[in-house]
Amino acid sequence: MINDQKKVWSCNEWDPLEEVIVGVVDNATVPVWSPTLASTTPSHAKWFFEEHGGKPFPAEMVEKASAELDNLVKVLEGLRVTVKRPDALDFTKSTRTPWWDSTGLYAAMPRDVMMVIGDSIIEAPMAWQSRYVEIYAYRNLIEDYFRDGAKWLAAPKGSMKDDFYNSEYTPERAEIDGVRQFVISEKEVAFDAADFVRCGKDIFVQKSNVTNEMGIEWVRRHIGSEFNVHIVQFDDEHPMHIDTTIVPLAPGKLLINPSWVKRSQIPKQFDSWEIIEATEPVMPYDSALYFSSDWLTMNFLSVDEKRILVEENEVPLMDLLSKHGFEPIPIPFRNFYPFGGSIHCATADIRRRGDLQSYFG
Ligand code: DAV
Repeated sequence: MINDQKKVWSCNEWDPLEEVIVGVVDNATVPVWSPTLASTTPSHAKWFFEEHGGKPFPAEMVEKASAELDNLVKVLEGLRVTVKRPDALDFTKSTRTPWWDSTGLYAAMPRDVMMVIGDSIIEAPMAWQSRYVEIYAYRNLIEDYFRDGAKWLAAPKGSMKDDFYNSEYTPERAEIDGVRQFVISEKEVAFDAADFVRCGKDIFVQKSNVTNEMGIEWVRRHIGSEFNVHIVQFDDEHPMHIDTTIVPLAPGKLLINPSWVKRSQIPKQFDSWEIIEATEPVMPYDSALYFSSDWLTMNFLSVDEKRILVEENEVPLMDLLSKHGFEPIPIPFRNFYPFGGSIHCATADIRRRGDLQSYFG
């Protein structure tokens, strides 16, 4: 079997997980408020960025989230998954380019900055100035994977100059005459890896406030002709990352966010799949969700086709998954939510056992 010899190999979201990167929140720094942040963060969270922008996240938040990440590592290792952690750069330090300078963010969300497709590691160029150097937190790991035989592609990083951003954009004008607007332009290549979802030879991606068509086209041309890249669009008016919108659970089973996904918007590839509507989030939206919607409910990690690591408070979702034959494993992760993601965001697949296949007819 080809993939048994490969150190880096992953083609979908559900094959048996053998190696994964788990993020760290050490040195996490709150970004300074900007139009790019306004495009995706809830308006109730602006105070947090105004108060803490450019400074480290409050120590208590970091401590609690860090303990949950460490516990996730233990749980994964107990399931015999190899876990690697990135380096915590000093994200309070400014990145200075000829055009702007910005403090950093964190190395908490490996899902955003890189993805494994087959035996290739793909580095995302990102779209926020605060995330310009984030990939360097993962470079020691990536260099090791490269030495071990992985392919390694880094997408061209844009200048992220002011004119890359759409100055007309406001969250209130996220749709004009039925056409979705985004805070980034098509001027240079931009994407976050978390806007892509892998289903073997078919990869689904949304345009978002961090991913543009040029970025999608870059991925399409570089991953090779055996893959089909499909652009999808749903009703999330402030899209950033697809992993709270559609989540393939196993061949033939797709979980959707019922408030953003209309049946007619589901790509035709899934016509013969069972569509499962996620339960409403249990966490109130006005609580400490500074970067995301409350649909982090769906942002879980599959260990294999049955077992799924789910935040322990998301009981209705776990009941739903159990009803459909899955085995949810509850873990505490609520204190990580304020950093903008849940278990899926906090991880990046490095190796899943299984072949590259087509799951659609
Ligand atoms: O639902 O606001 C959050 C996903 C973060 N990676 C949302 C998207």
